Amino acid sequence: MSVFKKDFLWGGATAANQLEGAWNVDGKGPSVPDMCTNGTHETPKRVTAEFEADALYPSHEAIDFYHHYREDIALFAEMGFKCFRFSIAWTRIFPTGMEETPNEAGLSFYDRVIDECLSHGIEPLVTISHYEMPYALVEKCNGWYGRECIDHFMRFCETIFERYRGRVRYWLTFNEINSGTLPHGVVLSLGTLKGYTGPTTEVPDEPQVRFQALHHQLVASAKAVRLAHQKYPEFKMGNMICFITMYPYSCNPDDVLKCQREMRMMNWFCSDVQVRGSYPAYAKRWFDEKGISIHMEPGDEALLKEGTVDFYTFSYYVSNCVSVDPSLARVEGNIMSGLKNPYLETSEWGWQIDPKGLRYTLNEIYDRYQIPVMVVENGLGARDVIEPDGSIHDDYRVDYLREHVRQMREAVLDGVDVMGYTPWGCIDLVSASTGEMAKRYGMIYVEKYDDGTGSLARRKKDSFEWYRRVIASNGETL
Ligand code: BGP
Repeated sequence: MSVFKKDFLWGGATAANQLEGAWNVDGKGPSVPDMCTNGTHETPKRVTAEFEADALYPSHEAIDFYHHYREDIALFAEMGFKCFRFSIAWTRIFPTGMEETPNEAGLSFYDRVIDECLSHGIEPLVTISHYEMPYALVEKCNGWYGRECIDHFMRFCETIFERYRGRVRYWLTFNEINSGTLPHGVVLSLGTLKGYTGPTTEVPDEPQVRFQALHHQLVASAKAVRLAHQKYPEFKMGNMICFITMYPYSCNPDDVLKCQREMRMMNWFCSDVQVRGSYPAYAKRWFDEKGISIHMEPGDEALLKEGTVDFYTFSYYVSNCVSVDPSLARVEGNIMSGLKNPYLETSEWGWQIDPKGLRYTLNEIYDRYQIPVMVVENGLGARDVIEPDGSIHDDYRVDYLREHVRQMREAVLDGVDVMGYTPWGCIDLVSASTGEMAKRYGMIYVEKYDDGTGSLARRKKDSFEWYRRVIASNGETL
């Protein structure tokens, strides 16, 4: 018998702007990623306030899921997916984010996607906002810094809740909401980049603006959860955190304290608000020391209390180390860099690989919150080679996933209530950090390349059959 629950949600995860393409089709408006050019590991993407004729914008076609969703969902079904995580592009439903009435063509696209999933017995897991602020809201009110975004977001939530009720049960409010605690979050999630053109790594950062914008997102998240609980009791509402597991580099108490401080603000702060319903005590000193003061409207605190989530979800790719010693070697990683751990290997993109860190992290999360936990992103970004016979032998990806599933299994045995696992980019898609296609995560290869060319044909990699067996055995055949 499997250690995983019998209704464990095995599946895969994607995001609209990295997957769909059709960026201006059927009335869709531009979002922040639609204004971003491609980049590489060495050269950052650029955000452009106006479109540049000779630049390549990877989200514009992406892998054209918009026109391939049937074939793609059929492939997910063939792997045995129980669950498919995707996001609804806000600008497909409200092209500027500010309209009073939704765009019917956008709504009906997601009708088709959801119905296609359900016809294969696949449970949709919808991220309401995955790294894609409507660009018109950037221009209007500097993204989430403008409090009016809460109302616009709520109109979006009301619309999609009502439309997809009875078909979608699982919702996540904001993807990796804690990215807003870092300067990186300005482009990724907060949209506080009004008028800026230039590398995504050099957008001016004002922590006061950033944390105020993040406060508005936290309020919006709580409001969406409260609405769902009041009106749609069958909905299960989750948060979503980018978890960067950190270890003290040494047993020097200064390393340990620094690590605790960074773990709190990076990994725990947002979920402490979203799960426990209030700003944690440690945040006050941190804000004071940085000269940040959050403006709260009357009622915000009550709202945060009333809008706590039903389950906790997170992405897990890497771990890193923290020390007070500035001479130690560094590594890159998801959204942030950190110190190199001598016990771990890194991927080609410099992300440290740490399966045991997943077990540790699942235990830490469950100890803290005691609500069901789901791993909604995990995976290895790597280059794949198509053999002359058309096959793709991605044993490195299988090794990565196998070790992580093994450690997730250990966490279940440790007593953690794990409800599902949706590895990232189950089908190759555009990289969020670099805009590349070469950094592939999928079990399904897509013939699309960094220069924007490619037939868009889909092919199964070896990991496809491996994952099919994992799901068929409910995680017992690894
Ligand atoms: C997460 C994002 C995803 C995804 C993933 C992999 O932070 O939620 O959107 O892209 O990381 O990152 P990348 O595409 O940069 O390799």
